[in-house]
Order: sequence, then C-alpha cells, then structure tokens
Amino acid sequence: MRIDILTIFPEFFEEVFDFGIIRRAREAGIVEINVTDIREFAADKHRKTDDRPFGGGEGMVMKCEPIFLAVESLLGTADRDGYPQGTRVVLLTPQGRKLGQPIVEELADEEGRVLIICGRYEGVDERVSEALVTDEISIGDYVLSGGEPAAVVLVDAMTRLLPEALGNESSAERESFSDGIFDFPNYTQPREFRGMEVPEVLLGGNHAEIEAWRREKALEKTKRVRKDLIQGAGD
Ligand code: 6GU
Repeated sequence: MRIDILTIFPEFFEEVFDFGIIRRAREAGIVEINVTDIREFAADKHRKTDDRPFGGGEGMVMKCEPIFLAVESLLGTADRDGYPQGTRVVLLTPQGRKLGQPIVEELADEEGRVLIICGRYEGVDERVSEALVTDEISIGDYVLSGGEPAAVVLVDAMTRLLPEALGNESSAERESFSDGIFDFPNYTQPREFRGMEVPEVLLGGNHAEIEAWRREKALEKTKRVRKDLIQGAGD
C-alpha cells in the first residue's frame, strides 16, 4: 500500500520509519511511505500555513489552501468524491473517531492508498474536513500538540497488518486485540533472575497445559486492567 503523510514538520519523520517491521516492509515494497511538506504548497512569499481564526480567539488555524494544493498534487483532485478507488484521506485531530484495531483494519489495505493530514492542535480550517477528508481520527482522549506522533502510531499499526509484513505470520493473529483481550505474559532466559522464577508450567512442555495457563493469565490481567474489553471476548 502507499501512505502519504502531509505535515508542516517533515523532519519529524526522518528516521522514525527506519526500524524493525516498518523498515523491513518498506524495503520489501509492501508499503511505500511518502512525506509531503505542506509548506511547499503555501502560495505567499512567507510560505504561511496558518493564520488567525475568523471570529477571534486564541491560537492559529491551519490554512486550507496549501492543504488543498498538496492533496490535489498527490491525488489529482481536491474533491473526496473524485478520489481514485481505494483512497482514504485521514485528518488526525482530537475531534475524530477514536482509533482502535477495527479502524486500523479498515485502513490497512495492500491495494489501497491512505493520505494522512497532520493537524496542529489549535485546529485546521473546516473546509479541509468538508471537501477533502474521508476519515477524522483521534488516537485517544488526551492532548497532543499535533497529529505527527499520531501519524507514526497509525502507520505502524496499519503496516504490521499488511500481508507479509510480519516475518512470523501467526503473530499478528495471536497478539493483543486481534481477539479482544491482552496478550499472555512471556518469559525467556534465564530461568531465575534475582530470585524471580519463570512459572513452572512453561518449563514442562505440556502444550495443552501451557495454552490453558496463557489463556487464564491473559484473561485475568484483562479483567483487572481493562474490564471493558471482556464483554463478549471469546470463551
Ligand atoms: Cl490525532 N491530534 C492531536 N492534536 N491530539 C490528539 C490526537 C490527534 N489524538 C489524541 N490527541
């Protein structure tokens, strides 16, 4: 799939996608990640990308024109009804739907294309939402200074769902939230560290017993930490 990030801070993304699964997926051509500097599309000589809000008030608002021009240059149109098939334009904003695995699954499409517009906290001219954006997304109920950290979160979550992105195919299935509860606790060498022992059951090689123990531990912790996830989760 192809992902475009539109930002006024392109340098923010310089190395962040050069590690681990995302790096491997890029090298394998599973995902192409492009960063576009919105400032390059600012028409005036000062390359202004924000301005004071009509009606007054605190803070600055991101101007619509540079964003329209950037989207137009990438998609050939600034009308969301005219986008090529399989194209989504996401605005990252605290005023969006809250990101969860179902939205990630909806957006992660090997054949698809996602443009991610990183809003600044103070706001984005509403005409961007009216004409360009197909999905307004927030990554949670807390305040970020801008959408850039959220873009990293979204790109990571999408990329690891793409076919062939994970070396070990089954791990995407097994991990937390694909079945609605936490992952089970893991241990590796050494068997004893500073007096802390690895649970006996994991050393025994009884796979049915290990499976049952893992399920129990995963459920137990999910109930304790995230009761809201339990309703309807598995057996
Ligand atoms: Cl996507 N943007 C900002 N500015 N703050 C957020 C957010 C996004 N998601 C949670 N908080």
